[in-house]
Amino acid sequence: MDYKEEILVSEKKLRNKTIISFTVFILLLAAAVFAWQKLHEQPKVADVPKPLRTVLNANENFFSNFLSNNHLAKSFPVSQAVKNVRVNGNVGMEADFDPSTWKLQVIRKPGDTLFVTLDEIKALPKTDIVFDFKCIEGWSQVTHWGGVKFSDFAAKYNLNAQTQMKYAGLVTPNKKYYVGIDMPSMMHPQTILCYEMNGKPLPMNQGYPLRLIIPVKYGIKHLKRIGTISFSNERPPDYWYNQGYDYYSGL
Ligand SMILES: Nc1nc2c(c(=O)[nH]1)N[C@H]1C(S)=C(S)[C@@H](COP(=O)(O)O)O[C@H]1N2
Ligand SMILES: [Mo]
Repeated sequence: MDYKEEILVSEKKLRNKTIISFTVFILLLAAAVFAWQKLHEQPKVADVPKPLRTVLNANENFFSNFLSNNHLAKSFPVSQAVKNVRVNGNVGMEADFDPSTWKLQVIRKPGDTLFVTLDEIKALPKTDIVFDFKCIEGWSQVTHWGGVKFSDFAAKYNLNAQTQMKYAGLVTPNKKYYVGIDMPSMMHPQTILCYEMNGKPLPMNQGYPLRLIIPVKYGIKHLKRIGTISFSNERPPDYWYNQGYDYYSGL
């Protein structure tokens, strides 16, 4: 076969191939559009179409089991902590709050609530933590917090049966902001019931009198102004999970 002949054959084939390629392209495009529409017709679970939620849950289980439970978040010297700590999110922090009547409510089981005052919490061994606080909105700050390790608190108040369960649920006094935390993260040595920021009492807008600081998680889980803590083997409701975010939000 000489050179000229080869070119002629190729041009004919080329046109056919172009038509086939284009047809295949259109068919695949139509299939993709169809699949996309079908996906969005699916029932939603926590604001996400069910098939996508299934994959997200599988990913969450994988990472929560294998990665984030035992590692320590990097800590920093106190001198690196910022003085102007950002205030972000005020759901559940409304002015209807009366600090003088506040007690932490630990719901040991339905109908059996333990009440603990701020002074009693302050009497427990204190832990300070300086770490890089990360918000899913894309900012982070090295900040300094003080309080009692939740694991120390649980030991002191004999919450053994409770901490055998899979989750803790924390809710603001007015019930408007709430988080669910897997127990390994709750019992993590850096997780504190926090009543100090930069060595001073927690400011009102930062969660006075008591907030959660949980360095192995994104900011959304650091609930400000704890009203109640409860325990369960099912996932407690979670404010940002209900808006479609990752349930564990681990780092
Ligand atoms: N009660 C309550 N706690 C909350 C929030 C909120 O809106 N309400 N926002 C969360 C989010 S998204 C972040 S990033 C941190 C911010 O904590 P800060 O205001 O002390 O910086 O608080 C978390 N805890
Ligand atoms: Mo956040």
